[in-house]
Amino acid sequence: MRRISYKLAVVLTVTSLALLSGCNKDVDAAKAPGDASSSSTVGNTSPDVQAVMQERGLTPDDLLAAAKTYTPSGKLDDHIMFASGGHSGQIFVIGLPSMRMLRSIAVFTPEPWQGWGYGAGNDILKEGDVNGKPLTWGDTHHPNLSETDGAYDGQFLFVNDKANARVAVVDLRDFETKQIIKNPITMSDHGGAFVTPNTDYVIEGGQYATPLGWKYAPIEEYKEKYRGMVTAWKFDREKGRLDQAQSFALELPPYWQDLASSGKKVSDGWIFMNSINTEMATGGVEDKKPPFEAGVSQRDMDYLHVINFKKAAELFKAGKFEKVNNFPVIRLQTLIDEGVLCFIPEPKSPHGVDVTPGGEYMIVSGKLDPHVTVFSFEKTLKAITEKKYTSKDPYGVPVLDFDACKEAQVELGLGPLHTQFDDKGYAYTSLFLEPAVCRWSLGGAYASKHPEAPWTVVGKTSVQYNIGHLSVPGGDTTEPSGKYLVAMNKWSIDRFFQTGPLLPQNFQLIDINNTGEKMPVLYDLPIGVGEPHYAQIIKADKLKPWKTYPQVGWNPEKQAIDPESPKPGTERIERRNGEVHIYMTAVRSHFTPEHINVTQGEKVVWHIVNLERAIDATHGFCVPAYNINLSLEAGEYEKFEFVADLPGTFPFYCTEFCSALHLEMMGYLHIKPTDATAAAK
Ligand code: RUQ
Ligand code: CUA
Repeated sequence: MRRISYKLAVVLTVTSLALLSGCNKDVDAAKAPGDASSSSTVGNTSPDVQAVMQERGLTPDDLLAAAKTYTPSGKLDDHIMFASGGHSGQIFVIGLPSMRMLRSIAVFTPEPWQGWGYGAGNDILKEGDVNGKPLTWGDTHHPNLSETDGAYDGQFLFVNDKANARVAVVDLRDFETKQIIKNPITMSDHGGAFVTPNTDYVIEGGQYATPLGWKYAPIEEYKEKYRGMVTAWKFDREKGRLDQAQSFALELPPYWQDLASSGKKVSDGWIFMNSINTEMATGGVEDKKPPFEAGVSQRDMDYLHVINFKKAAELFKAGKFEKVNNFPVIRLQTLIDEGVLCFIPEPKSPHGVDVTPGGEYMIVSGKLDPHVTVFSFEKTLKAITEKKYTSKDPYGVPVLDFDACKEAQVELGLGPLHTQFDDKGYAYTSLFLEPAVCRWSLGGAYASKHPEAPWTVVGKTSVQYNIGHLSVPGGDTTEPSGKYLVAMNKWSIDRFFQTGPLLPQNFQLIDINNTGEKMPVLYDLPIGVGEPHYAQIIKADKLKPWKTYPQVGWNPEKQAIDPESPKPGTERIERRNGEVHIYMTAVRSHFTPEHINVTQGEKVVWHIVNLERAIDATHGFCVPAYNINLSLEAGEYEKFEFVADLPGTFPFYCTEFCSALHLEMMGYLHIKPTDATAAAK
């Protein structure tokens, strides 16, 4: 009831304010449908609302935007966005339309508040080490939700680490990272992690070419020894893990492969991947050679990689690969001989390649070309069958005729990057240099869905500032919806309080729940914890997260009951095989046991379980000086180890304010020095 009257107040106020300001255009825009007489509503406007508007300098449009996004306490968001956290190494979970940040998911970077890397999660972080070199950060770029039949199924989330060429798996039952896998052949990735339409594979495309297998070769041997790659990670949905034993890679020329997309529906079984630096420039400003930025941008055309992935998977099964660093790699020559790989020329320094919901078109944006180029999958397939090749690249890869594959080119504006789709036959492309979001109309089967002529610009909305990716709910799937769009802006300049020279990124929520030219900005969300790239948005009701762990003694790493978990009543300290095992329980508001006595030099193995069954009854657990902090959600079991090499008296305590007697939820770890003279006098 309160909500209805609030909305009414908004409509009335919008109308009356517009009248007061004498702006007739706004009156028409703001008029509720069926508003017979605007003047009769003026007297009904809430004076409170008017006063606030005046005091804060709000316009009727502002009020309308507020009404579309304001989410009263207790009301839930209808969409959930998973955004990469860039060089924070994490993933951010954000509710729409409120644009409230709900939590971060620790992935590649230890994060104490969720107990990631400070006693728990360490084994998973360790999986991502490079030859034993520990990594404590990542550069997350492209989160991808698992799909069934090309639509998000809400079960898993994958993300790549561009800096170190790694892929992580997050289980969306508990929103926790379950696996980090290091790419065995490259040090740099970008075009990942993209799923195939049923999540059989997670695709990790490369970026900066290197000698494969983490090897050294001088830059002078770039053309001979450096290579690009794409890796196909087999996903075992049952286990919730990437299965390295069933995964493989393709060797590619040393171009810098960029973003990739899986085909879907009619193009299912194919992978499309951009590349830059088909010049094979090797930089060297220090030797008066052209810098990378110039060398990489000389050619008018680069190559869209068209990969018959179904056939590649068959070659792998048939054993037609060699092992590099113990990982199966299908050689470039095999790909050429078997007709798995060909190129289409694509203008100019391309970045995004995005496949339409039905899989019919691949949309390519050239950063230095004002157009997007629309390639038809059908035409491409025909050109391949009819061998419409114009040339070969220096490695012998056939290059298809550009015009034979092209469906359309649409001039959008400056610096097009990424494209998403909606359910109304529109595409949305980010324009980095303008900066703006551009809505344009698709042709073909999509033409009947919108009133505009096919392949034309419909409208543009300026964004603040320097947009990279954009995201529409389901916007890269077979089932896009079209309610919202989030512009992921790199610069925020004047949008927020100046937090010193380092400013947050700016996510802008844009209303696309309409047709035509206008797409108003509704809300700005500063992201002060990393530089996000891509995001995916899913309907909230497609997610089925756990409220607590299913049973007490749950090991989140195994997603099963852990037989090692202490049971209530069996708490104890046990010495065996030269180790001290502590079996501890936590429940409001005490740990059992409360005193732990060990001797300096003993190896401590600490088992701790949260016995709670109530939602949100999380306990923390920290040990000073030993760099331990856990977050134990209801039912969760964790185990950590350390050598008690520093003697002393260490008060451990619960780091979550869990109850009125939370401060009392503590105990002492007494580490008796081996040298008695070290004890306090
Ligand atoms: S790519 S905007 Cu990974 Cu465009 Cu960052
Ligand atoms: Cu448990 Cu505070």
